[in-house]
Amino acid sequence: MAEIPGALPFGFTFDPATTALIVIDMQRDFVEEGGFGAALGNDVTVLQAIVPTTARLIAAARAAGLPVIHTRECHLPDLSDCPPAKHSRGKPSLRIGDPGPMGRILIAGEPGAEIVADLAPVAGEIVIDKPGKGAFHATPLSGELARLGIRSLIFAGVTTEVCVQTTMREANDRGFECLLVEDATESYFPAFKAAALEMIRAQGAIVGWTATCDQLQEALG
Ligand code: TIU
Repeated sequence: MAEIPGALPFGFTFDPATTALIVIDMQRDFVEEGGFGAALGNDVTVLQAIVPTTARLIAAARAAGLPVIHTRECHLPDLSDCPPAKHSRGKPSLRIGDPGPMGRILIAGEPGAEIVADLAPVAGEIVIDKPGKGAFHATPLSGELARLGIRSLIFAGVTTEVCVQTTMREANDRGFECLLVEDATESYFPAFKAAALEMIRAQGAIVGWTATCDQLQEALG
């Protein structure tokens, strides 16, 4: 067993043999100019700041033998998996499926849906394309985690209060112990990130724990 004594709200214990790292939606559409995040009016440079720490986290997980699972938020080219409740939302400069500088916005197979180069999956790592905010909705994630015998999940990625928090809540409801790496997740809204971290670990880790990348690395030895 491994332990992060300084995790919040109290020490987090996990078995590295049944733990996976899940990196949520670190794709060009959210992190680079010209994608979905920018089309929604956001400053994407805020998200770019976590790329080096996330790369360090992924390297530590690989070195410790933890499976690394990557997700990408994207839709089928015919948008059959993008309901009007998502497609029509807001007043973005480019809607999902519109052509942009990185191909069609939030569409599988387009350059914008690619994981950013510094965090690219290596051969054998699972990549989950997800049409929703949560990575369990309409994806094979549950089956993959069962196949691997995973019981605890370490979370990273973007954005903290949207796809990361939704997926953590889904995972917690499915019985996984969840820990979010504070400095490997980010939001376009600093106050939302702070609030999400607090609400995840409030009430005795009602959704899960948080810790820093350094703390996790130390636990993985
Ligand atoms: N807009 C926003 O903050 N996030 C998303 O739309 N998707 C993810 O969080 N991946």
